[in-house]
Amino acid sequence: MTPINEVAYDRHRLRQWLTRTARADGLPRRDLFALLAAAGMATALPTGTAYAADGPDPAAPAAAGPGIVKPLPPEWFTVRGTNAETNFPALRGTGYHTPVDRFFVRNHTSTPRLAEADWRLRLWGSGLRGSVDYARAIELDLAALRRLPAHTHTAAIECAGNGRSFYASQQGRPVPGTAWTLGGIGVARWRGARLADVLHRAGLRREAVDVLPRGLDDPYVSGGVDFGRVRRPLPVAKALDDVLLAYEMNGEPLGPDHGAPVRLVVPSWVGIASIKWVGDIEVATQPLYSPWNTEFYRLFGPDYPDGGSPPLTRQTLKSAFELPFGARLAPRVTHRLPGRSWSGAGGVRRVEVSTDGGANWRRARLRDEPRRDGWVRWSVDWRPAGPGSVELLARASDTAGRTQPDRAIFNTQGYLFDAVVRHPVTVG
Ligand SMILES: Nc1nc2c(c(=O)[nH]1)N[C@H]1C(S)=C(S)[C@@H](COP(=O)(O)O)O[C@H]1N2
Ligand SMILES: [Mo]
Repeated sequence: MTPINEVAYDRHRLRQWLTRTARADGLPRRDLFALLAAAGMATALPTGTAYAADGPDPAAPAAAGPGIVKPLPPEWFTVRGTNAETNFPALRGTGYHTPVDRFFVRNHTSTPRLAEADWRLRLWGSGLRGSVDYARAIELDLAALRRLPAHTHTAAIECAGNGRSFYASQQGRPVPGTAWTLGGIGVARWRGARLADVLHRAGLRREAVDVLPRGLDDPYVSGGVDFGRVRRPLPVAKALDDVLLAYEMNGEPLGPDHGAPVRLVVPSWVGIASIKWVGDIEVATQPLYSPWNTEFYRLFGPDYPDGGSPPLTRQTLKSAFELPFGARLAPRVTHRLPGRSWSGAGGVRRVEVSTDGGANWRRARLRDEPRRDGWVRWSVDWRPAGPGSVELLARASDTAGRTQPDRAIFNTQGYLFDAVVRHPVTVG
């Protein structure tokens, strides 16, 4: 597969926009200026358009509840605005795949109820032979999608903001957006058609560079701005690599909250790439933009270029104990402490645990082989001595050679937290 060099790709897009060969519909002008600044191309253009750092996540709960269909028992979920975070202790003993009833939900608005019989996927755009505009889109219904060869892939979906709350609680830098702890992730067995097969059958042209899948949920409105329907461009190279149009999750038809009847699954990339309730896909010979690859899901802050990093692609590295924060453990008893670690860059090959606030470390016992796109389960046995408060730490290393750092580099929207999390427990 073509290697994807995101930085070069992004600069290439911007150059195309400057020469008016790229489109950026529905995008606030200030975002484009920010992008130009990022690529060092802003000199000829008016500046002074300060970037607004608000995250896309509404901080306040929706008045009518989170807009999620499945039950959210408080022992399994923590509701955060329109989203539901999986409580890690709820995964104890559940096996490798996250049960659907405990899988986190991240909705920009609310879960739509779509009738399977009415659902169509519309493919259109300059990147397809013979279906240049939306009105002449190629249509596929669910039966047609099911007739294509079915592929099964176990992959995590993890929100780019997972771990965001630790920027405030551990590093003293609060950031706006959903205050996830570590449960904005789930791993499932997805089954569906390959996006590559669908694109080829739709007449993909060699000149196509971007695809733009769009959800059928309500347009996302935040701070008085209507950003339109949730949509985020994906380079054709990734679209043809390992992306699924999934209609099953863990052997069951996809549920309403997770994108029924069909969603994208974009393995190893930030969750926003995996568009739920997909209704249409534009395929273009020009680079495409939406607020989800310009204003949101880029890194802004003092350690990043003025206009931010390139759009986020791969997820980062994290570890979590399957224990409540502030759990109480009896002294002088051996406890088996279970947890999970994962990385978007490859499999996790080593996990070290400290039961004394980071002074001493030992290897955890891994229950799974390093596995790309998934996680590994692990455990350590611990016999705490006296009563008192202790911080447990877990630190993962992946097959790409990365190890979780002590501190995550700050960004204004709190994405990609990767530092070792300090997990308080009480012995006594
Ligand atoms: N159409 C649509 N797709 C979407 C979203 C959304 O709000 N609308 N949220 C995205 C985000 S930010 C994440 S993290 C994942 C969450 O998937 P899940 O709710 O199945 O866990 O879906 C992504 N796909
Ligand atoms: Mo997300």
